[in-house]
Amino acid sequence: MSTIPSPGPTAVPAPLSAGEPDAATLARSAEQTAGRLLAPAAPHRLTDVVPAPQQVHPDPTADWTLPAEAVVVASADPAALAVAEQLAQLLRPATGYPLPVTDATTPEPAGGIALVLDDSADLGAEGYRLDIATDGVRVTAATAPGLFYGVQTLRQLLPATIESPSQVTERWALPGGTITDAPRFPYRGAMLDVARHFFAVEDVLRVVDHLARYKLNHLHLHLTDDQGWRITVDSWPKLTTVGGTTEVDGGPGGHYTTADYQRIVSYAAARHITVVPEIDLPGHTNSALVAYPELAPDKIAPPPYTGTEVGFSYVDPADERTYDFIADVLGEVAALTPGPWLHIGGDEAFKVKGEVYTGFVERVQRIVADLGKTVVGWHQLAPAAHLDGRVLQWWGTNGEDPTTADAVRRGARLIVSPGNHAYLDMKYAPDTPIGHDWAGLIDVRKAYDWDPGTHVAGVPTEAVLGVEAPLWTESVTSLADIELLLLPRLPAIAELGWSPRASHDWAGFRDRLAGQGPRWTTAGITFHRAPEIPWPTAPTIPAQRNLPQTDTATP
Ligand code: TNX
Repeated sequence: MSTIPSPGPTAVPAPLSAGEPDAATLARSAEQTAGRLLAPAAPHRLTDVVPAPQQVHPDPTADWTLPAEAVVVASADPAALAVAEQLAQLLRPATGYPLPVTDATTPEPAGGIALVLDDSADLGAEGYRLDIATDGVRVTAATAPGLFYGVQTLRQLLPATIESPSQVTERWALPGGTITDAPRFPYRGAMLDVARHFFAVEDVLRVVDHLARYKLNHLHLHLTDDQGWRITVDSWPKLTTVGGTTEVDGGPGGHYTTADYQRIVSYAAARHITVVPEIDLPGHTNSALVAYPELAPDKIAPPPYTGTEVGFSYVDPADERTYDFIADVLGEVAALTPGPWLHIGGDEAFKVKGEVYTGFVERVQRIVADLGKTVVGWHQLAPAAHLDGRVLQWWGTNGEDPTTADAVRRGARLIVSPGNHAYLDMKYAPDTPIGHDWAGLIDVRKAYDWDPGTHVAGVPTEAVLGVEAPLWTESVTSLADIELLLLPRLPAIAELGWSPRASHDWAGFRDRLAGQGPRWTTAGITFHRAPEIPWPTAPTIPAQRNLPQTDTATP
């Protein structure tokens, strides 16, 4: 192992000249246009990573190429070995190399890749150090999530052909040097609305893969809404057998069984992603009222709803039975959810006003706390009394919100999801075939050019837990639709959640993001070819068929 450079001043990615691919990219794309897959002229640069790492120290004398006989060696710890196996599974299809995984008390790269768990490394709960030297690669972290994020960085530094599901002839070169990295915010998330349209478990797992690539660590599932109830609750079975059979525009709907939900939770957990389940209350509940009219204020079942209006339905806040229902539902969902959070919605309950609304929220907050979970809710919860640890998810479009700022002064923390920057259901441009525009159009720059740490007036950065990109699905009906709206904006939000503010730079981000395009193409992932991004023109390899749905078959 060569000497690791002593940490100097923070080195942030140098902006490239706007819109112009560098010489290496041009050389690569010329080769590819000629239809030949030759070795790249040079490895990627150490700065070609999204989200931008905290510190980058390139060492051009230490470029390294993965040899066919490389071994992945990890600390003798089950979580470290699991990351090592994930790395090998990422690299095996395209390289065709066996990449056996072994363990060692003191792992050394020895011409391969070492994943080292080191408690004494001053890298924090999610940080890592990546050293690429002439004798191999070493990822060091204090935790398995840190190792996992180091692996995601390593993946992006290999040629884009590493994403190929079948073997490719390539020189698997990596740029020499050291990256030392850790996130700016502890909560980095995306939300998928599976209520307006239902999505199969496989689709959700594929979304998890996209989150993992960009070091996001929370998947918020919007599980219930007027148009459908999507998670089995054993004590109230008609929620899914009746309430789960509808969706927007009259499709068949669907729901997750307990086993389905557990599969999503464990697949996410294996990628260090925590599922945040949302049961939206007291509004957005028409599907529950169809199944159980006793919860309705007039005790009459409303017709099933497949439109896209909001704010008309609510469970009866004056009936004790409503709170039994909520305790049962939240109890069952909490028992299936290892993460600390329960999201209770709270948005757009237009017909439950004033003290009736705050009284309802305060009771539900206590139910959540009694279950040992932490309350998350949309920022409409703000006027209700504070409860320890409470988190508000702010989705406004104007950063002036004194009620939310006041709730923060009383102790609430904030997840920031501005409708006009982070709502991935907004169209990119007027001609985007799906999506909304009530919060405006959100092109990639609009998604990138804001600061979660200072966005809401009167809310200090220390009160910001993090950032989340919600995807509402009124107009989204397929995995391809999901990917079209997620990519390339999800990496923009991921960078706001992960990267130091000092690295914020649109021109540099735009060029680094462009490098992701060939990776998505190679992996068979749909994305929007946003015109403001200088995508390389040539495809990396010919279109692939029969692509696997998800990165790996595990767990
Ligand atoms: C507002 S944002 C909603 C959702 C809609 C979304 C459409 C929020 C908490 N509520 O019910 O799906 O707008 O963009």
